[in-house]
Amino acid sequence: MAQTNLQLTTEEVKRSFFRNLANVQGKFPALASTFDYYMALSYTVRDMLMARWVGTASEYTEKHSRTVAYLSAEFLMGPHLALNLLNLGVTDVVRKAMLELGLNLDELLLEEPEPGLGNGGLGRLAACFLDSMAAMEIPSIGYGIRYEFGIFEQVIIDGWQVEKTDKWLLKGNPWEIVRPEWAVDIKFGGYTERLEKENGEFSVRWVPGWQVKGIPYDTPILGYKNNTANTLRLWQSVAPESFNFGRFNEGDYYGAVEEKVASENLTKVLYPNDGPLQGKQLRLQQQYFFVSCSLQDMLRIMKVQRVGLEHFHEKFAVQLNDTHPAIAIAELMRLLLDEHEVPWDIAWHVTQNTFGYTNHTLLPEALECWPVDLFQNLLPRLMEIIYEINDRFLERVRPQCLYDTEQVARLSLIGEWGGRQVRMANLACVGSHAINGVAALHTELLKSDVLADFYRFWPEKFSNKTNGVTPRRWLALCNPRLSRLISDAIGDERWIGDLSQLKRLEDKADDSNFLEIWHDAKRLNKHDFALKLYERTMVGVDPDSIFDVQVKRIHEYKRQHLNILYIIALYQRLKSDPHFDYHPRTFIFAGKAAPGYHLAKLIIKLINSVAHVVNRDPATKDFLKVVFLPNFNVSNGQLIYPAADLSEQISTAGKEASGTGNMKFAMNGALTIGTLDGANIEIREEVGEENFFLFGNTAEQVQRLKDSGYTPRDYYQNDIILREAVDLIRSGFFSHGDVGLFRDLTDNLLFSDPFMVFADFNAYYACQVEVDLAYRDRMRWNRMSLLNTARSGKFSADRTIAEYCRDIWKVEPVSIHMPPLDTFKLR
Ligand code: 26Q
Repeated sequence: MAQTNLQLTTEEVKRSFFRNLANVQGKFPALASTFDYYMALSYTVRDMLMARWVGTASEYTEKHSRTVAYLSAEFLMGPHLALNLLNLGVTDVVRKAMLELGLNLDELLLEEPEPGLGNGGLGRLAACFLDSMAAMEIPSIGYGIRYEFGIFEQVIIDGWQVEKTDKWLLKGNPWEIVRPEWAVDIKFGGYTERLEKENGEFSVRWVPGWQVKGIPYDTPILGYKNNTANTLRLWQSVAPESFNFGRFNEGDYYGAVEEKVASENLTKVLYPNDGPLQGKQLRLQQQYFFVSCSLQDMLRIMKVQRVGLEHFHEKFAVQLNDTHPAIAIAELMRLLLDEHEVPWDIAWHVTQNTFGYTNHTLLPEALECWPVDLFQNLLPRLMEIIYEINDRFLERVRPQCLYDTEQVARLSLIGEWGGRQVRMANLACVGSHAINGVAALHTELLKSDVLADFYRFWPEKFSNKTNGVTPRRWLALCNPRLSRLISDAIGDERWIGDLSQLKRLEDKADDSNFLEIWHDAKRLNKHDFALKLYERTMVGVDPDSIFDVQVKRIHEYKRQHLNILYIIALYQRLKSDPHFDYHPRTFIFAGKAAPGYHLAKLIIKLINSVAHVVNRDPATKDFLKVVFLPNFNVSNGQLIYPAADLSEQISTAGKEASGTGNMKFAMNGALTIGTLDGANIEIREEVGEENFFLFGNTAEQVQRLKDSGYTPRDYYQNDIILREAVDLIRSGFFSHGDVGLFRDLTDNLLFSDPFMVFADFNAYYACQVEVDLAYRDRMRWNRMSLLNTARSGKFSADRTIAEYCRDIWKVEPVSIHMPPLDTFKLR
């Protein structure tokens, strides 16, 4: 459906802008700050999209459309204003209107605080999926948590990461609408009791120890140049009554307020770990809170549309973004059994047919488990239901396992290892009709390893859905220069809605004039980025050097330390051999470490310490620069990907489920140096092995090395380049003589090296030599770069969403027709 045209004039934009400045911000122009202008413009854009939003809701309701509910503890949306302008197709007219007012649109865009309600890949994937579902007119709603404080802001002090609170809501949020009329109550604690009904059957009543209220805040999610505006619905917790009058009247003012404070703590802050460090009570409270709010909301919608609850799975396809919302399986059972008197077998049929489960991890230690005691105390009724699900499941499974008790124990929803635990991945597998991994290798490893017991039972439940990223934000919006070039080269902009169209760029692969223009676009992006880097780090870099970039969360398995060891080796080579012929390189790092992850924080310190030394060394500073850009987030990503020449995707094979940054780089014409891990494998298949720098042990080889007793010391002893690099760190060269500073890191590598940094070092070094050679053949490099973009179409999230719709959700697009608002009938 083509979008209802917004034939706006700059005059109309300006009028609306001034009206909002006065009516919403309550400011006259002379008193207004740049932030006020940003707000006025945001409300102006909001006014443009409201009719679509209301029209979309109306049409879905009228048509009883089958709807995807995407449940995720994280949505890493990034700034809204620029994307909404793009989706509405009004960027140019708005830019012009602002210019006529003497305002620069790009400066206003910088005023938007980023909604950082996620840690990394998983949260960003949820945001890309919402974008693609709206672009493809799929009825959908994202459900999550409205954290008051999102992912911390990272500042670097003396080379160390320091965390600052992210106060994204402080100055108001123009993109959300609160819906207090749809608030729901959530129970915690207490006990359950059995009541005999008139017909002799039993029902269960959960008498809670305490309750909180969940209030929904809605944010519109626009489709690209269509009339669709879907919803992201985030829940905030508040106290059930704003005041405890009993206590207040007794004079216990603080006691009265305490309850309110406790309730509101629930959605205060996002957990900044991207793996469960320990089972924290508040985290389980958050998970249950948003899941129960969301399911109750879906039941309310069912009621509005007068659909019987036995049809729940026909109305909603609910996707679980990892196990964080997996408690939804027990909660839907509870709501159907206890609150709507649906019999067990029907409730279970509905539940199993409702849920799909996406797994995002291969690290066994990252699978979520909750101590039974904690679970029992917080959610007594859900614990009972989980026991019942487990009993019925194990009963069915036991004969099929030929009474192999070990296999039965592995399948159980309750683990007995190191204290009794509720295993959320097992619950998710049992309660869903579909289970998927996020890249081909990942799904194979799930089937053969992490979830092998479930695969043996239900092979038909498993499928692969290789991740994708939205080409709107990650190409059209963040890289206007390349986007214009692409559209000019292939003659139209259809690629923005159908990324496979990029294939048509291949016609230009041998056109040396075009390749020069391609190079210029990248060169200018690098130039722009170099200015930002200088502003933020005071390190000047040369846009003609190779921009070699590793940006992602800091993790041992992602191996930023492999990269830094190579940099140290390169530095030593440059020092010892003044005639060493090497194209200058700028190594750029960015990424946050979990606040409690000691080694990750030490890796950041090491990067900054190496940078401090090499950037100042007159013998190398023209050939080698190292920069750590603080506070990696969506906005910074939008600056970095378009400016990258080389994308570092160097995780230990078999550890990175997919990766999605790898896709953003390739789309923007960076070449990848990478292992055969996650989606790297599929990127290499698509772009061609001659256009990808491959190195390192395969997942199989890694496993075999482990099994045969891996000894990192041997590599250290046999590889002089590696040894000298490690020894330079140990000597205190990067730490003002302090030989202890990096010892935890170097000892970890020398005596354990769980992610096989040493085993891959030599191959990585050799591969970087290949990169250098390739870059110095300018035409060859530009051709490879162009082919990476041209062949990245598979990695559009639109392709991924189409596969989920076809194989898991069975949903169809619904076009929005937008009758004029004044033709709606009142009830
Ligand atoms: C769990 C329990 C308690 C506290 C925190 C968590 C938690 C939070 C976030 C556990 C995991 C995460 C995030 C995981 C994540 O981002 N995984 C990444 O998902 C991407 C999208 O599929 C993949 O591309 C990456 O490979 C994968 O690492």
